[in-house]
Amino acid sequence: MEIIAQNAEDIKGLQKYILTLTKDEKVEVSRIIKQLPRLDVRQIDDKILTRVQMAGLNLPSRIVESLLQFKRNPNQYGTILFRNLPTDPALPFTPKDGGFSTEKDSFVSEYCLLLFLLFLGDPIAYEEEKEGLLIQNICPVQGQEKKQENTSSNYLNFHTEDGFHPYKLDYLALIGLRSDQERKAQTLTVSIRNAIHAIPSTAIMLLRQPLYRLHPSSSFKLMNDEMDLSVKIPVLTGHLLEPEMCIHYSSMEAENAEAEWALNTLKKALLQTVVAFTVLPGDLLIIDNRLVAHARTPFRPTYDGKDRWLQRMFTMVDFRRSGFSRSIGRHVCSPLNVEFTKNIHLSRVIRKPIIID
Ligand SMILES: O=C(O)CCC(=O)C(=O)O
Ligand SMILES: [Fe+2]
Repeated sequence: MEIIAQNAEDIKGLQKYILTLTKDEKVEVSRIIKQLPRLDVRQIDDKILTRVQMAGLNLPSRIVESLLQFKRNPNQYGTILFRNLPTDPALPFTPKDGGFSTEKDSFVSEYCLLLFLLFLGDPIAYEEEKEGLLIQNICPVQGQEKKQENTSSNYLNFHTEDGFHPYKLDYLALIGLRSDQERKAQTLTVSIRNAIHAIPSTAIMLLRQPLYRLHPSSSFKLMNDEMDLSVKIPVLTGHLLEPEMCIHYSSMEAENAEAEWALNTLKKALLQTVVAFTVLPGDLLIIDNRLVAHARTPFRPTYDGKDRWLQRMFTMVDFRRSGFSRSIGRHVCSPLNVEFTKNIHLSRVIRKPIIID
């Protein structure tokens, strides 16, 4: 598929939302990070989160203001990019399996993610994905080139992140640690706010109905693959003129021909508005997952320890809503099949009956 994208740097209206830290701002962020303790990514608890959030109050005011504004009133692109953040003094090899890196011995990228993202809600993760880690490594994995997952290196299609999940995240952040060697990989975004005016009302009416079946991503290592964990949802919800969107270009099916026409109409309109970001080391791209779907262009992996390496973190604004799914003080949601079974008496769409002895 040929995708025509405009580079973020070339879009005039977006420049306000690309903030390159000045030398002084960068020094200030480094200074804040130096005062924070060593971090065990597998043990991020509320105590450390509060400490980081307190430290974040001292971030340069231009950064704080832009994050607060982004949360209150996201721009039409639904993204904000910070450049020239401090980077880790030495990086180990890019993890080969996309899992936790036992070798990373400094925590600048992790603290940048936490310091900035804690202005946008509470961290959230899912037990079946990336070991339930709150900060995840995104790298190409040998053998997974063609998968529709972030471990791939072929084209990764547009998707709302974890849109099938009852507690889907509100914000997704990607920080660059190492570029792919040819610097070809680009993160693509499309925002409903840039496309809604191009959709006829007939299509909008259909897209607002639960006529769309969405399947869990294969990045979720499901505990029970016998159970149908797909959901039937509307693509558009909320405000009539500024709706929220949940879409997936490869694992969403429309219920009937009319609904499919509406979905295709929306997909085409969104593809006219593609923005391309090259997330370089020291770049932090934040995406409002309620407005924006994202994708990634193909790139050539080398599997020599110097591959592209991003870290990712999710936040949720109304964190308590997911409380039933988490143990107290933890940020990781229960497995999806458990989540669905709990709701058996409610009106969730479950296609296959679940037999409980
Ligand atoms: O690699 C990227 O730029 C984005 C991959 C992706 O979709 C994700 O990590 O959620
Ligand atoms: Fe994604």
